[in-house]
Amino acid sequence: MALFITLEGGEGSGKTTVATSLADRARERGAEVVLTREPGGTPLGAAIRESLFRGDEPMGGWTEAFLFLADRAEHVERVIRPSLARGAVVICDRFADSTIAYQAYGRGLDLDLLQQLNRVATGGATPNLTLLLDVPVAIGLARTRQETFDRIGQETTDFHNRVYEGFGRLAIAEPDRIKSIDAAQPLDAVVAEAWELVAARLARIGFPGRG
Ligand code: Z5A
Repeated sequence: MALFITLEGGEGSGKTTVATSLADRARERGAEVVLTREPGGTPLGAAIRESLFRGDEPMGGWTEAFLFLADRAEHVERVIRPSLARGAVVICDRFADSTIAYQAYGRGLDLDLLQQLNRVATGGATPNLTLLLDVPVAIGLARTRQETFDRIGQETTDFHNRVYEGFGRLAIAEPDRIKSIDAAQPLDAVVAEAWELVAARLARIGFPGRG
């Protein structure tokens, strides 16, 4: 009965808004939905998030990577795996693909090593479906208010372009899991496309219906 869905994409791509809408619709179908996010999906994760984004102090690339990975290990163990074990639908705003896009493609850290470390952090927990909200960097950044930018959001356009390219490569490498959605469309259209994909998965695990 369980279903693990993640949302990925650049800053301002609409992940949080779309995730909330999908969770509401899935609940209307009768599913138990756990809506969560990374970093910060556990009490320890909230403290890690604060360490990651507090202030503007520089942080080593691997330090940053290990903080995201520690957040993920705790999140999988305390929230994701137990929720899936009792048959819930887990909708997670960012997951392991973000580490590859941001820390490997964005920061330039070793891709293979990060993939191995992701496997350790997730313990093999893999999303059934990942919705990649694909929006050009300039549009995504323009949607997000400058004063809310965190340390990573403040990175250069080149950095965000590398992240964008990284997500694109991940989608090409895993087309069965990662479904790309044009997130430059009006929000209603993005939600409708995302819901179509999620509803199909829900139907497969016994939550049929339309709408
Ligand atoms: N990070 C990392 O480096 N490595 C990792 O392993 C992980 C994360 C897990 C925090 O993530 C940072 O952590 C992030 C990546 C890094 N830094 N960056 N960049 P976060 O998820 O907490 O923050 P975010 O990605 O920056 O999220 P965001 O700015 O909140 O964007 P969003 O969730 O994708 O968008 P939103 O909040 O739903 O929408 C933003 C606004 O746009 C809002 O006013 C919406 O109403 C509007 N919007 C959304 N969609 C549309 C459409 N289609 N049309 C018009 N307006 C829209």
